[in-house]
Amino acid sequence: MTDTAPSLTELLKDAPSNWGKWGPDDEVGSLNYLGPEQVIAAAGLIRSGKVFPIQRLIGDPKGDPVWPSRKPAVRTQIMDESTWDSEDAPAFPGGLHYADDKIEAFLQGSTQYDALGHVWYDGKLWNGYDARSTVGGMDKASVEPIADRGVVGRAVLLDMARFRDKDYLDSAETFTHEDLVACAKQQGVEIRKRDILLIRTNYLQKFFDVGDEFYENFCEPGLIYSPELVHWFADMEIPNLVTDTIANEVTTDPETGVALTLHNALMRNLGVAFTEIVDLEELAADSAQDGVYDVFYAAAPLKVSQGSGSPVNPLVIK
Ligand code: UVW
Repeated sequence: MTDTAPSLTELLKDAPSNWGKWGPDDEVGSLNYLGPEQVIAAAGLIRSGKVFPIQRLIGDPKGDPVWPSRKPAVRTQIMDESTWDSEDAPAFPGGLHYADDKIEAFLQGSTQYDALGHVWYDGKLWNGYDARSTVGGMDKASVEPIADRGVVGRAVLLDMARFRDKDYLDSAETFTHEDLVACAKQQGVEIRKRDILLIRTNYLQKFFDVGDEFYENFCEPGLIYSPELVHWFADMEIPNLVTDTIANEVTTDPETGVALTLHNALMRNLGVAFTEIVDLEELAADSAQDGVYDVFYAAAPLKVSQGSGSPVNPLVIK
């Protein structure tokens, strides 16, 4: 945030809020918009049977793009065939050998669901929960209730990179909800109420092209805050925003100087679930071929006790 940037309190003082809409104990927010009716309707979108797992590879030998204060996951081999050469190796009847490994990873360090309580301002999380409930682990609005219900619905792929005729969007490039609607129109698909939005920028390709330079003056492209955009998300009852960037929005708003405004306006205030760092490349290439942009989407984040996020491998099925 720059010295002159307004506070989120000031900026969002008249912004819409869904706090209390699903009761005082709610921890899944706008995912409540996805009920049996939406699941059954989404199932009707399965036509060719093509399945697209949209998680990025954890521990990719080419590197993992992560938010600057985080580190990529480290996988460590604990047991392998060499273990069994040792004299102290356990012996199992029948001659069993096995491999074991572990990962040390930020829960937000790869393709992930954010818990609704992952960000806040003014000492209050989603639904008004006290931010002190995050101390030592999230007692409220953690990722657990999202994992407990899963996420299934109709999703619309919005290929902003193709729409702007680019390999990938530029650093700090922005777009609005009106651009999303125009992109959908060009793709021949309609964004409907309660749709999950899958937005492709292909920006993380830059990480693989330029290496560590990616983090210099770090500012991802993405949706930019405006009161109209927040009202559009509220009116459209968007349950889940899924993108192929690390932060789902332009990192620092070039107009206000505020960082991650939409995390707060959409996630904290409206309860929109955020899914980040997905890989939409195969899906987008396929959709450019077959012209199908409305798809069945299902995701089950891991049940991590008190987690502020969880790795996930969402499935898109056509
Ligand atoms: C932050 O909110 C800092 O990160 P993410 O983009 O993972 O939500």
